Amino acid sequence: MATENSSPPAPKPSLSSAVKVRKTPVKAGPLPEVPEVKVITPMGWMHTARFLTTAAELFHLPALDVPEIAFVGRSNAGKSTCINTLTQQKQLAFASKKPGRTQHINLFSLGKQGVTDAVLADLPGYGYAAVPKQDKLRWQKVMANYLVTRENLKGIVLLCDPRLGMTELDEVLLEVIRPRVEEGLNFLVLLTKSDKLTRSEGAKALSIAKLQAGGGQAKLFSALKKQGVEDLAQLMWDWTHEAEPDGTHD
Ligand SMILES: Nc1nc2c(ncn2[C@@H]2O[C@H](COP(=O)(O)OP(=O)(O)OP(=O)(O)O)[C@@H](O)[C@H]2O)c(=O)[nH]1
Ligand SMILES: [Mg+2]
Repeated sequence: MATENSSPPAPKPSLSSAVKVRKTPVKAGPLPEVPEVKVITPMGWMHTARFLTTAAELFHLPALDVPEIAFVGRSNAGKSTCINTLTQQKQLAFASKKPGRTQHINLFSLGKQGVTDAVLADLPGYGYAAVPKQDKLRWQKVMANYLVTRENLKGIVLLCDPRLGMTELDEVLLEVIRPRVEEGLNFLVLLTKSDKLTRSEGAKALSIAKLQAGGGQAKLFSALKKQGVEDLAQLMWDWTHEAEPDGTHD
């Protein structure tokens, strides 16, 4: 008598029974081309910087529709050196021991050739004692106009030597840009030459700058020690590639 144990064994599941076998033979041929995906890092992006134009007057500046970031601050604060460090190019912007080296608004394009996606603006410094008063006032007006009216301006980096702290002219600049910062313009106080500070002096300067920055941020930076460089490159990328509220990029 047949028992349960003596019934014939169930067939083992095989691959061919689990998978639908394709009847039509696959034609052998070249594999489809997969487009190469190049990942660009913020530092790589910064390295694409090249000179765009220079202007002594606001009306000489070209109207641009790509986001622009302005580097401002007192003379000798380290603006041009910061741009050279960020872009990993020795002499893109003119840096010098002699204050007052930058006397025009210099624009640098970022992004691969032909696909500029942002612009950096190196501005002349203010507060250099040897500059005649008339020239100082003229320049302050040009800069204030630039900061208030430049339509594609996406962010301002105010460079400040923490050993000197915020000067009176820095405070004036803060007042000028405050309404735009309140409306959402990106703003960073960058404490330069941090290699000159001890760790605790740096921390103290940073906490003061954070308060002074209002709605903005504050960071330490040293071109000499390369402190804060990648962090700044990332921030510049974020500012210029922010999604618009409707989810699109500008
Ligand atoms: N120790 C140190 N020195 C720096 C640093 N950054 C800039 N400097 C020096 O500061 C001086 C002024 O630098 P610049 O970059 O020309 O300053 P700037 O703000 O562009 O000056 P203007 O064009 O006059 O407005 C130069 O002697 C630089 O070598 C830094 O991170 N550490
Ligand atoms: Mg300069």
